[in-house]
Amino acid sequence: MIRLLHLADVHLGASMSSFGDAADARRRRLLEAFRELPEAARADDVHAVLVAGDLFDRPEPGAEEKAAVAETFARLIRDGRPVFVVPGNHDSATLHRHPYSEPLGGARVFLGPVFERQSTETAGGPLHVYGLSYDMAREDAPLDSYARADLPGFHVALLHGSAEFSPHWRIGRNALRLPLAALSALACDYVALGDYHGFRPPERFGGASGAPACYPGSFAALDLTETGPRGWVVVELEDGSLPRVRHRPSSVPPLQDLGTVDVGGAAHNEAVVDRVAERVDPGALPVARLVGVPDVAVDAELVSRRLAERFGFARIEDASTFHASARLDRIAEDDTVAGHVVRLGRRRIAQAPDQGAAAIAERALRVALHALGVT
Ligand SMILES: [Mn+2]
Repeated sequence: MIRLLHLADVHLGASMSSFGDAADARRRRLLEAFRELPEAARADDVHAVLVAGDLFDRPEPGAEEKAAVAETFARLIRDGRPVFVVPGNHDSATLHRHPYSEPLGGARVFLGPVFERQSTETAGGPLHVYGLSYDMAREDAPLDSYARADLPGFHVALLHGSAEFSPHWRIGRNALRLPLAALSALACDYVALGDYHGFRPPERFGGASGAPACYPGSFAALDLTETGPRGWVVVELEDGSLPRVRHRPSSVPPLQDLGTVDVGGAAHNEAVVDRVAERVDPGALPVARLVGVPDVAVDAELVSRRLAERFGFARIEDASTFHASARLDRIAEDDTVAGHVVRLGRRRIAQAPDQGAAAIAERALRVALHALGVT
């Protein structure tokens, strides 16, 4: 049995701009988490490490990122765990300058446009890795170049490309297309993929009759769409059985999608903060949409700021409906400016042709009430 640590789409140096003020810290956190790989590899006692592309976010990464990679790979290799790497599309070897022209700590990098084999002895048995660096200008059907060597041991393909899960699957023109049938036809023990940022275990590739393939997904959330656990996979291969894949989270704080959080009845913004906070898992960064009828005009920016102070980052969208609150029912009965504003605002919301218009009318009502001291 052989155990492999398979990662992809680390995107070292990514801007993380959607994390706003937290972007800088998160960029550093990503680099730190990457440096923890040798400990993780030791904890799971893996025999080798596979990196399936987009290790770097840019073809010309900073000196700090290159040094971190070289150091981390060197440590893994010193521990007896060889490292195999294919470039991705962000750090493609087809570009005039790319990070793989440097030694990177002794990792074995595949730079040719067709499959090459690199074999090694590991404590888990002989390992044969087949990799390529996709170059549409040089080779349009690179998968055809695969030939499984007649050697004992485990045969693993390492690829950065877009699997076609359906004929309507949308794939970029420059991406290496990977039809599922072609992946199955490779007849290897495991296909280590990179490119899609969502985790896709072998079951997603058709199970026992499909390809023994897997996307580990991104190493850490790079933008606010990448919610849920992010990290790498530990793969166990045994003769004649499907790969056993376990997902392992990296130490970069994940985004937790709370979906909708009902803030009905909340009397002030601190209460809204608490409603969200009580649902956040330890170490996670909340993403939430507020709904319900609070007794306060929710200040989403203030709520986000308070939550960010507590958790490091938060993204809060406000879809609550203050206009319908019992508090405004009472004001609406008054013959005052505020009463008139509530009646007018409610009428506009009720008559809004769509949700977008209703949201604008809700906001206008809150601004007007705020000006009148009703918050
Ligand atoms: Mn990527």
